[in-house]
Amino acid sequence: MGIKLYGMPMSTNTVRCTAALNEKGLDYEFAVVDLRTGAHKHPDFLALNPFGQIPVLEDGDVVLFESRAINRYIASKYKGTGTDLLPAGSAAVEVWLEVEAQQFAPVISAVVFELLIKPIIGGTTDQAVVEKQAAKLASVLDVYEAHLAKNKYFAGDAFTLADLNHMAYANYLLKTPRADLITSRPHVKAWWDDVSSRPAWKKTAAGIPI
Ligand SMILES: N[C@@H](CCC(=O)N[C@@H](CS)C(=O)NCC(=O)O)C(=O)O
Repeated sequence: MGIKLYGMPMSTNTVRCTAALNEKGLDYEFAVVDLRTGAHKHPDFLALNPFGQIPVLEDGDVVLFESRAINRYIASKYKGTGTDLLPAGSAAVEVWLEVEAQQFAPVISAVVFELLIKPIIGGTTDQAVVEKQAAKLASVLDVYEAHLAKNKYFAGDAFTLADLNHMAYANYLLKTPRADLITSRPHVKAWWDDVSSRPAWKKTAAGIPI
């Protein structure tokens, strides 16, 4: 049995994992779990993830949920395949993986949800939420701008999981009227131009419907 990823092509948490699988050059089967039909709350899916959320990764007998844990698993289990996303002993990778999860994702996800996802699912953007969360995101990106002025990638000279885990949300923010949060910061923009030109990301992006 090979690798199977359960998710939706437009889900950021799913895209985080397809980006890792593609960066590793791994073959995998993609199983659509349609949130619009409630497939994620079906007993068959809850048996894979009792929290009823996508993505889920199956690799033989291994079943995992939580996109960042899935990506660590992919990076470790397939260390010798494709790009080494978790260089041994890199404390900087650990720091920036945590920054992505704790500082970046909570605020960028709120901005992306209001400006991009809500209109698609029939809701109305709440501009007050956008302004509040965009201000918080600007503070995080100011730190990124200073860091990336001195480092080509988050953890130094090499592209790692710390970069890759940021990409799904950065990609969506750039499709919103607040793309300026990235494009107005030259080093953050240069980082994006670099990481998004990777062949594996181009393959990933081609599979995202929005
Ligand atoms: N922390 C989880 C979050 C997963 C998550 O929120 N997935 C969304 C889709 S992007 C989902 O399944 N939403 C449906 C729900 O929560 O009921 C991860 O990183 O995998």
